[in-house]
Amino acid sequence: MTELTSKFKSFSTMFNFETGELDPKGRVVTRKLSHMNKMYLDQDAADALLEENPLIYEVFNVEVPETIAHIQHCVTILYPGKVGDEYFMTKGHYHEVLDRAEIYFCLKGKGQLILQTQDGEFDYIEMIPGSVAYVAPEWAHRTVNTGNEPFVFFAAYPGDAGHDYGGIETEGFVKLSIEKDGEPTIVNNPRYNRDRK
Ligand code: PAN
Ligand code: ZN
Repeated sequence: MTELTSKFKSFSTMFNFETGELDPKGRVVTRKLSHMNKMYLDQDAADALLEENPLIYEVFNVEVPETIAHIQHCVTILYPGKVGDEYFMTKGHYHEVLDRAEIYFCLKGKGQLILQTQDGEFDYIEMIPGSVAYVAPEWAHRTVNTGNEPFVFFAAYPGDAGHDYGGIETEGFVKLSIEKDGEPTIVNNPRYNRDRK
């Protein structure tokens, strides 16, 4: 009889419903406006805000190996605010291994999950506490905080997925989420050029 033993141990991390943080915090990614140079449409508004350089979001990543056997998981706190009319958002990415899916579970606040394919197909999902969103394989994803408090969500995805920020850093998504007449509104992104791909 063979005895199977795993070299990995199971463990848990504690989510703090007050602060939105994980304990232990794990690998923390901190993105301020200066880390998102030229990613917002209104460059004059971005330049004006740069002196203050607000914290846009933080990610608390539980550290597990980046292999298909494992499941990466993390919590993102996306703060409320706008650059011009455009809501604070995450950079957004495709997975480096393009066909790796992901699950987002909204814990606090509200926002939108913005999705697109490399062909320029677009979709979005409204997120409120309790929303469990499935990001299908091959879809780029970004979140936007459309509320007045931190938008906090848990994410889980295959360990080897990786992140490809590539073209999104320079031309963004096919559509943008902005505030118009006090309401979140999806508009075309004039900087997006699908022929460039
Ligand atoms: C999320 C994101 C996180 C930050 O964990 O990485 O919300 O967004 P950016 O990575 O686009 O800056 C995820 O989708 N992981 O795959
Ligand atoms: Zn992802």
